[in-house]
Amino acid sequence: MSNTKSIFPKNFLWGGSTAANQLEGAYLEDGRGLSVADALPGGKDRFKIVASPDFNFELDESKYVYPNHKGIDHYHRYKEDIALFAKMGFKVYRLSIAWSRIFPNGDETTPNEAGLAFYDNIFDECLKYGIEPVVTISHYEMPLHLAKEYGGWGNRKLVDFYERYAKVVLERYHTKVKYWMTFNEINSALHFPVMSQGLVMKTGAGSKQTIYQGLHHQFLASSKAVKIAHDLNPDLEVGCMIIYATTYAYDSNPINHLKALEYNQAFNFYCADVQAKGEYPHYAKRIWKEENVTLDIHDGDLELLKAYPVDYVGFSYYMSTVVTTDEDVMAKSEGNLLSGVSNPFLEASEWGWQIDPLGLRLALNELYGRYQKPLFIVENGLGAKDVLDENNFVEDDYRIDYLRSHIEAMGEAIGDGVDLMGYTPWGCIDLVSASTGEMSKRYGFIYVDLDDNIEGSGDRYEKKSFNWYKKVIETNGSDL
Ligand code: BGP
Repeated sequence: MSNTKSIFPKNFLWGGSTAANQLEGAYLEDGRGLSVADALPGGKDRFKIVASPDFNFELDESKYVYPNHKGIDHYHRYKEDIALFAKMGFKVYRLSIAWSRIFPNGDETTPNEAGLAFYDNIFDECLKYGIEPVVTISHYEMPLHLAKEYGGWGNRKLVDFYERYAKVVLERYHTKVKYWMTFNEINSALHFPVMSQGLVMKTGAGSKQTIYQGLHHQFLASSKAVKIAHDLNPDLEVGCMIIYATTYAYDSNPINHLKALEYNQAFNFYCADVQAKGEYPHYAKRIWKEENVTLDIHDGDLELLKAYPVDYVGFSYYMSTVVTTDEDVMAKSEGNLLSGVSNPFLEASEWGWQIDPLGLRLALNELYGRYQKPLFIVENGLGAKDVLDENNFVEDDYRIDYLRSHIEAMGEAIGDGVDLMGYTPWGCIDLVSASTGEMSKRYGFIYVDLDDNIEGSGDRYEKKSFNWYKKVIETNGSDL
């Protein structure tokens, strides 16, 4: 144990983070229905394929591999996985419930008991080790039927289906789970409407009109979940969850600062402003006008949003980005998931995600100043192509360096006065990548022996980062 006094609060929530569709597998077992994620082909062109006008969620197994079907078989190996999380000393474990395990089609009235029982087992297993579950109600996996038959979140009926689902899981698990999140990376709809909202271009649904209308429906659904949770127990804490990418202006030209401000408003803040403050921000009208969007807002909607904002602000942070009004410079941008210009001051991951720990300190200050609500970093990490050596070990010093620098930035932000509740790095065990569907883009402290076709032994091995993170938790972040 290090003797240095930790700057992290005593009850800081250290842990790790996963999502059902990316690790459970067993995609048709015990009554589960197909989800949107099950229809996404594996491979680096995943997002290109789903964004094409021909994509309509029909599976074509003669042409593509669907890695989410098998995941890392956590459905059958969860005891082994949770035991490893416990060995690292996790205080919390962020996971999501697969909506289609509970309501296979999404529009039924009776839930699937086998699906509910599975999460009872998961939560009991966590609690056995003193690990508190943190649950995302929906993480990129609405039942496929809701996307195909109803057109995804563009359809207001989804609010009722989600409400029914949220009520079932909150009522069932509220004595076991205190921390909840309503939607994973809700603002991702602006970049990936297929995965995020079940919208396809074919039906015209990928339009800005449908995306913003879909977000309105998700905001209503989120408020309804907050209401259900607080009615059950006012001590339950329900958060929003956004992707946050610190955004810099390309240079000191004021026009580029305006561009950065507008980018921040449209991408980083639009959703959390509504979910955390309970009302549409002043700039929303400008965005709707520019995007030619007319929202269908019913009587009572705005009152509902106002009455039930979230309790904390959860977010993922992987990278920062740079914007400019110069179209030619923007067009030359490489790789960065959220588009934007390469930053000459930063290094990037193999996938072009620009590594920026100081950007995290900026993010924490920005978000806390804006919302004055506790913050929770529920995803962060480095995707890399790990190599398992002859001793079944991975020397992932690059991952340790990434995480260390981000934890240091968190410490600095706490020193700045930010109220940070916890930290759950993404993919604490290797799992299927969301953007590429590949296994070989790994984030874990635990290596899983599977390739991009989800072939291999599936055996689990502790990487070098495993013991490093164990020590970080043991010393409450003072020994990095
Ligand atoms: C976030 C998602 C996760 C996750 C992570 C890493 O956007 O919430 O589901 O996968 O990013 O992304 P990727 O797997 O594409 O590297």
